[in-house]
Amino acid sequence: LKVNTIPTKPIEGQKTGTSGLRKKVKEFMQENYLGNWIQALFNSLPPEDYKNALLVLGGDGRYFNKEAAQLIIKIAAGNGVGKILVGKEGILSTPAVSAIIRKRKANGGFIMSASHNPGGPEYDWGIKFNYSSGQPAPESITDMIYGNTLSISEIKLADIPDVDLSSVGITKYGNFSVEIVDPVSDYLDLMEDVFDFSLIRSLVSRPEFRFTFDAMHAVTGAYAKPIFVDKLGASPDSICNGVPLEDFGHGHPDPNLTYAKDLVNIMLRDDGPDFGAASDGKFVVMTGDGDRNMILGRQFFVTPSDSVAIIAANAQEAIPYFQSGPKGLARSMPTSGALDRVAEKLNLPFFEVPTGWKFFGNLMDAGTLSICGEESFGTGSDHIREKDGIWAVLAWLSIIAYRNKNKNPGEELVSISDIVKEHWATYGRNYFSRYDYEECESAGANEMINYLRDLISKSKQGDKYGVYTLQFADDFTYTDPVDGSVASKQGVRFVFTDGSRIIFRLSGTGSAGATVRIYIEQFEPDVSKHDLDAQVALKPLIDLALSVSKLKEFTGREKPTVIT
Ligand code: VG1
Ligand code: CO
Repeated sequence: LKVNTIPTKPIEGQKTGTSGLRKKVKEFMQENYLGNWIQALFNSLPPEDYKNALLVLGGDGRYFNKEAAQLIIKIAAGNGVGKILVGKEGILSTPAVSAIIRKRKANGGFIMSASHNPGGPEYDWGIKFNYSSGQPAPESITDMIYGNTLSISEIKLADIPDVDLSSVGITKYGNFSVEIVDPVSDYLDLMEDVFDFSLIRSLVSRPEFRFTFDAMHAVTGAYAKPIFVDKLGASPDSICNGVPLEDFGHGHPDPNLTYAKDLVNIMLRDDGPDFGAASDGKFVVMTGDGDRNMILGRQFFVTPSDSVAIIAANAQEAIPYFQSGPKGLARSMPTSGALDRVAEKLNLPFFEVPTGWKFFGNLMDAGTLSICGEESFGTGSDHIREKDGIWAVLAWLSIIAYRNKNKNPGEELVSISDIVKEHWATYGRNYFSRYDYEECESAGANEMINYLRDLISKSKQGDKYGVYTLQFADDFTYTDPVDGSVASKQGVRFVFTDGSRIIFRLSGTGSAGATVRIYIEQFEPDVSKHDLDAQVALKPLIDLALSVSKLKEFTGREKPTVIT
């Protein structure tokens, strides 16, 4: 194999955020921009992790992925990688990459995605590296990559032709080979191991159960038909926006109440022809790379924080993978405490980690964590090391199917909203909302966070904030119980004596300016108060969060861009 050495110079700003390196695609298309990062990655790995090793490559189908795939293959070959498995047409969802790394015992893999960030020539591109158990590379590695991007001087590029990504099969180039794989089959096998497909089929095939899956023109379009239609018997027209497009059909591939608004509106219509059936409809939308999910019943939105708690509470009876019970539960810090209550009741180990999926992996590898989630529409388990949107949908279908398995044809089904309300009645309801202020000016946003850090350093237990009494205020620090690594400055939080919380963070996934996130939560044990709109129930706390942070003063923003 002939390898050319391409001279290059360091490029500023290639630091990984919450989840990989994300920038405007134009930035990535500059000469050597992607090449530098990929080479810096190989310069950071111990040789045994890539020399003659097996790696995986795929992405969410966004603009620039195909060109990027060719470059990554050549640099991998140039650095002595033995074999690379590539999803057909460059397609692999993030969860599928994680599943394939684990199943094929690969040393790692690349995910070409900027996830929920929009795609297309004017928008974003991103790259992420996952390690041998399928988990996102830890900060120790991503920091090293960043360090190496600052001193890089050459890129090793194998002199091989562009690889045909369009058909499954193996091509050899000397000691290096490329195998194009079906993006779905390994992942589908895993789902069939985790879930009882015949149980789910029994629900999906009921005429009174209306199922809709919205792939938002992103990667799960490639998975929806083989799984939901071919395997589970859903009707082909239950899949919307199922064709993956390079710009996601101009959409924002983020399943939440703002960016999936048209779809949410359909679900919220009480006379909607699609959902006029006796039972609850079901509607889910998936983010660009297939790791997020949103669960909606007819006229009913399930918050991601509730979703993970309900999955955890029902997993043992409804999902074969958990038949001996989950080993432990975990959530990211800003995610509501609904899951904590389930862990307490089931007497399970429980962990609170910083935002970002990479913090769950060690706990899973250590065998102390099975089910976890984030408020940002991420839910998953230790079947892989990424959040998994289709898994979450199958988990919900399993729970609904289990609850309805003895119903006669035509009988009214237990609905999503029934299941959630029952859960609240047992555990209490954690009202939760998140306000995002996207693309603020960085200076103002940073000043606001500094101001809040200063405020917490002066605050003490018992301080009054309106009707709320402070329990504590801090900037969240996490010490990984497995390897002892410490992540600090992970979010400023004010926790009050009644359990209410307001939390402030800056996003680590944006590609322009700074995005401020405010998370608001309040626990309500009283069943008679469970039917309020979250915005109404949380109004006093939201107002408090805005005044405590002086958000308007610092950012000039009157209103959030996204409310979930
Ligand atoms: C956001 C979410 C976080 C999630 C991350 C990656 O990060 O808040 O919970 O893990 O995106 O998700 P941030 O730093 O912008 O708040 V994905 O689906 O974009 O890989
Ligand atoms: Co994602």
